Amino acid sequence: KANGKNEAAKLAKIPAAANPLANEPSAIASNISYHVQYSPHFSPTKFEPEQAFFATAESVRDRLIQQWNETYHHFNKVDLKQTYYLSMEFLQGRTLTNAIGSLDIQNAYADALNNLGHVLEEIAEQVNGFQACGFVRHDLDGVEHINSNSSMEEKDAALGNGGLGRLASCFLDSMATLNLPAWGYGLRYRYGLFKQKITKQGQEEVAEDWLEKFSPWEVVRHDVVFPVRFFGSVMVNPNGTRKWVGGEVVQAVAYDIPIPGYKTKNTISLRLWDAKASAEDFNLFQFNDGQYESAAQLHSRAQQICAVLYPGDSTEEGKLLRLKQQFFLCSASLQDMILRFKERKSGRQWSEFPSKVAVQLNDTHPTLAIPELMRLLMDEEGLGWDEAWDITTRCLALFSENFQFTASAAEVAFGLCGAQLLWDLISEKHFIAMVRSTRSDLESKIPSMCILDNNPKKPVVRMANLCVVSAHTVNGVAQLHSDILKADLFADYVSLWPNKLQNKTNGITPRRWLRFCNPELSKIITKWLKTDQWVTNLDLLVGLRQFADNTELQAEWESAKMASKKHLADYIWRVTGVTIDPNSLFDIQVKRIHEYKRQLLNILGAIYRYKKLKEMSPQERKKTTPRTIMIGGKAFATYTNAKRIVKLVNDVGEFVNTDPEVNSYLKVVFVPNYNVSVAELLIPGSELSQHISTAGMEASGTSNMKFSLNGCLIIGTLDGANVEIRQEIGEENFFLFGAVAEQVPKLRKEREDGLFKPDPRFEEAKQFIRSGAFGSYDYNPLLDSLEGNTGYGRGDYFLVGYDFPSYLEAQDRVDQAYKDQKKWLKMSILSTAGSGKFSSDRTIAQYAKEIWNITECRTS
Ligand code: B1N
Repeated sequence: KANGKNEAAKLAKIPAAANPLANEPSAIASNISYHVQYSPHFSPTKFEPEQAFFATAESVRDRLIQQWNETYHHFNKVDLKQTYYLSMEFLQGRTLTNAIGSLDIQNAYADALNNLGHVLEEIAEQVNGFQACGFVRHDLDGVEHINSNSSMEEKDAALGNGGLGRLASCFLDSMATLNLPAWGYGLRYRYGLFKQKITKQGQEEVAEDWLEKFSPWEVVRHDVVFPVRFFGSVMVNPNGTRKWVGGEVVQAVAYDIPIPGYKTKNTISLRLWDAKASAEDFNLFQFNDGQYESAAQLHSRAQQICAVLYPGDSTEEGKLLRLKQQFFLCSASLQDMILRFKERKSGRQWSEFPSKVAVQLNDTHPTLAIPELMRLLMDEEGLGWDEAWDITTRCLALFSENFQFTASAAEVAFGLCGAQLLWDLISEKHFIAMVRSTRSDLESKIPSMCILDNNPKKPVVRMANLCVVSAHTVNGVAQLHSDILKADLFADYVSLWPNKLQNKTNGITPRRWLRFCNPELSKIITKWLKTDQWVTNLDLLVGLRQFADNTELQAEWESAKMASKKHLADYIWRVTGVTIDPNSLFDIQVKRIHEYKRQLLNILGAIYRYKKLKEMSPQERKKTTPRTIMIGGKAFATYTNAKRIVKLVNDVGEFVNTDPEVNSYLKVVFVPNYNVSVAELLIPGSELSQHISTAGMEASGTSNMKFSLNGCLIIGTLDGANVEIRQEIGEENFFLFGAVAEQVPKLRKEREDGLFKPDPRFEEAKQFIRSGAFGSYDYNPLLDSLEGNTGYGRGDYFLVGYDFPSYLEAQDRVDQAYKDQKKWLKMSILSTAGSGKFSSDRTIAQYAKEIWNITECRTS
C-alpha cells in the first residue's frame, strides 16, 4: 500500500522509458510516475490513491490520444460517409476500467501499479464499490459514518438522466467497436442531473459536481469554436439574400472525450460543447464604474446554457433555456460538420453532402437541427430552398421516443431563431403542394399532417410532424413501440411514405454490462463457450443453451452469482446500514421513478407480502421464500408524486426491516443515488428484476436487457422490449402478468365509467398505508391517484389496481420457482443464453446499414 511521501520520493528514481507509450509494465510505471510529478493538480510529495488514480487515468489517456490521432488521420484520408449522433444526454459513467479493458492492457496496468504500491481495482472502483453512490451513510440512530476517502473515487460522468442517455453511450461504444466513422455530439453540462440524497424528508437534490477536480478524460479544443446566435432579426437584402443579425452571440467551445472501441485501434470522439461569451461582451466601462454584475451580465447569461441538464421548465424562462440548449447543440454541431466537409476536400459540390454526412437525432430534443441546417445551407452557403431541403432531408434521421414537446415550447422557438426566418425555413407550402400533386386522396388528412397547426393567430410548430416530414427515416426503439407509432401517432404518414417508419430494437454494450461489470460470470461463459469472442459477437451466447442442465456449469453459475450477491450485500450495508441476507432472493427495480413505471405496484406488493407474513405462524413463515426487495431511482425535482413514492419506499423499508418477526423473510431497501456505477454493482447480484410498466407506455427499456444478460429473471408486462426478450429467452423463463397494450384504452374507459371492481388484496394494501402504519407523512394524494378522479384527470390512469391481482399471482410463481434452485439456475442460464439479440452491436449494425448507409473504416 502506498503511504504518501516515501512513495513519491521513490517515483523520482524510476528510469524514464524509451517509449513511454509501450504497453509493458515498466513503461507504464514510468509514464504514471511522470504524470505524478509533472501533471497539474498534484501535490509533488504525495502518491496516495487520489494521485494514483489521476496519474493512471492520464497515462491511459495518452494511449487513447495516440489511437485517436491515428483514427482521425485515417478517417480524413479515406473520407467515407460519417454518422453524427446528436443527443442532449450521454450517461457515460466511469471510464478507467472500460478504457483499460478496451485497450486490452489490464494485466500490464495491474503489474505496473503493483510495482508502485497500488492496486488497480482499488483505484478504479474503490474498495467494494463503497464510493459508487458518493454519500456517507447515516445509521438508523442518526450517526454519520464519514467517508474519509470520498475524494479518491472516479466520478461518474452523469450527463444524462436515464435510458435515453445511457442508450447514447452504449451506441458510441458499439460505433467505436464496429470501426464505424462516427461522432457523438452533446453538451458539457457543468453539473449533471443531481445527486440524490435520502433524508427523513425523502429525496433531496444536491448539485452533481462531476468536474470538481477536473475530468482526466476530456481534452479542451480551444481551436474548435463556433458562434451561435439567439434572438435578433432577419435582414433581407435587395438581392433577396437574408442575414440573421443582432440578438446575442455565444461561442461554442469543443471538449472532446475519447471513446475507445473494444480491442481495435479505432477510437472515436464524443464532442461536448461548452458555452462562452467573448471578451468584447465584458463591459469594461461598467466594471470600472463599479457595476460588476451588469458588466459581466453577458458572461453569466452564456454560462446558464450549459449549467445543468434539464433545467426546470415549469416557468417560461425554463422553457426558453431548454430551447436555447437544444439550439446551441444543433447549431454548433452542424457548423462543425459543414466545416469538416469543406476542409476534407476543397471546392466540392454541395450535392455530395448527403453522401458524406448522416445526422441521427436522439429523440426530438435536437429537432431544431432541421431549420438550422436549412438556414446554414441557404443563408450562409447561398443555396436555394429546394436544394437545401433536398440535402437536409437526405441527411437527417431520428428515432422517436415519447414525444415530449409541448405546444408552448414550440412557440418560443419562433422568437429564439427570428420568427420570420424559422417560418420560411420549414415552410410547409412545399409539403402541401407535394401531397396534393402526388396523393390527392390524402387531401382530408392534410390538416393533421401539417407542420404548423391551423391557428392563424398563434401558429404552433408540431415538432413530431416536423420530424416526420423532414427526416428520411423515423424509427421506434422496440417492435411493439414501432407498431404503436405506426398505428397511432404517425398513421397518416404510413400510406404516404411506407418505408419511412422503421423499427430498430435497442441494445446495450456487452462490454460494460457483462464483460467488465461481471468478470466472474464472464470467465465462466468464456470457459464453457471455449472462446471470448462473445464479447463482440453476443449471438454466441446461445451456445450456453446446451449446457443449461449441466450440474457442473450450474454449480459455477451459482457460486459466481453468490459472490456478486455478497459484494452487493456489503455495498448495501455500507450505504444504507441495512443488513441483507445473501441467501434471500434478490429482487431489484432500478430506473427513473415514474408513475407509468409503477414502482407503486412493486411497493404495494411488498406491503401485501408483509401483511401475509405477519398473519402466518412461525412454522408457516419458514416455508416461504425469503426476499430482499431493492428499489432505486431518481425522481425529477418537481415531480411530486414521484417524490412521494421515494418517501414511501423508504418508510416501508424502515418499518419492515425493524420488525423482528418478519425481517428475516422480507427486507425492503431503497438504494440511494442510482447511477451507472451503482447499476454495475446491482445487476450482477440480481436474481429477479421488475419491468412492470403499464403496457404500451415504456418505449423499450434497456435495463431489462442488462439484467437478463447477467442471468437475472424478469417479472414483467408485455411492454417495450420485454416482448422481444420473452420471445428470445422462452416464455417459460419469464414471469408475465398484466393487461396488454390493446386492452388499455378500454380498461381506462371502464375505470372512468365506474365499472372497475378493485380486488380486496389491493384495497387491503392501500388501507394499510392510509392507517398511518408508515408514520405521519401524508400519503393520501398518492393513494388518491389510484382511486378517484385526480392526477391525470382519471383515477388510476396507470392501471395499478387492474394489474395488482395478476402481479401477485406472478410473484407466487416466482416464489415457487426459487424453491427449486436447479430449475432456477437453468432459467438463469437460459436468460443469458437468449440475450444475444440485445447487443447494441446488432442495433448499430442495423442503423449503419438500413438508415445511415455507412460502412466500416478500420484503422490498421
Ligand atoms: O429512452 C430509452 C427507452 O428504453 C425508454 O423506454 C424510454 O423511456 C427512454 C424527455 C426522455 N424516452 N424519452 C425519454 C427523457 C428525458 C426527457 O426530458 C424524454 N427517455 C426515454 C432508450 O430508448
